[in-house]
Amino acid sequence: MAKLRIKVINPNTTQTMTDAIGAVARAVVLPTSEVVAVSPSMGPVSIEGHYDEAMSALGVLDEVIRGEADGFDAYVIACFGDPGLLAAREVARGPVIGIAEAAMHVASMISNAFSVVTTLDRTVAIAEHLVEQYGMTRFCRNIRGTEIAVLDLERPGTAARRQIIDECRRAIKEDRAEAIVLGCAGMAELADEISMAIGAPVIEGVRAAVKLAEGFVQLGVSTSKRGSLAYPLAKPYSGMLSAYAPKDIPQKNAAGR
Ligand code: 2AL
Repeated sequence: MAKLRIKVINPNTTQTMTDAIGAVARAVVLPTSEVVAVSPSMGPVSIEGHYDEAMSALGVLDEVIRGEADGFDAYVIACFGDPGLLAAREVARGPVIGIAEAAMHVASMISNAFSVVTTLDRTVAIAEHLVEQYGMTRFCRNIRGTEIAVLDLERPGTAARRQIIDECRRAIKEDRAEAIVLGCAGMAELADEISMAIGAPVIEGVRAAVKLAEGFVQLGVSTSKRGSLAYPLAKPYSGMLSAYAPKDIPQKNAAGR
């Protein structure tokens, strides 16, 4: 039987982070699933604000469009801002899962309240918007910035990992959080260590999203093509984006699904 194929897109272009995300994802899927982890060919080296995020969305969409041509069954957007998520659903047939939405939903189902521990303080607003968008206000006690730059999570010998563990511990005590959501894909490898250290569940979005994507495909559920997530309307795009103009072929093939 053909393997279930999941494309995990790290929206930033740091290949070492993409490799780490791929390893974490591969460790949780079934032997009958295949994970391909990629970075877009264009975009920021890390995503730490609204501008980075908007720019990275183009690379994400490019990878989903290519993925459709390559026959992937599902996609994971592996950045905690879930850049381009809804647009990616418009161009995909199968499920597209963002790591923030996956982690928050899972945390809300195994605890009464969670706190998010993330990177730079300026990214807290992005997570706040997502908490509201996903209807998670009732579950989210706090979003804690650590002033740690995304690429510092990768650098050996920095205090970044220790600081994250300490912040998670404070979240459990001071916020009365019952679970922690890690607010960056660059923290993916840390989940087990932190969970052991703080004695509470630590939900890391890459694994949560990959398992949800795999499960959705197994359930036979894919992105609804009725209404707002239908394929984009065919029309000309101008300038640098002319190559991304939606064509009308997928809509004809959509068959209402
Ligand atoms: C992220 C993330 O997950 N990847 C990245 O480059 N930036 N999120 C964050 N809050 O810093």
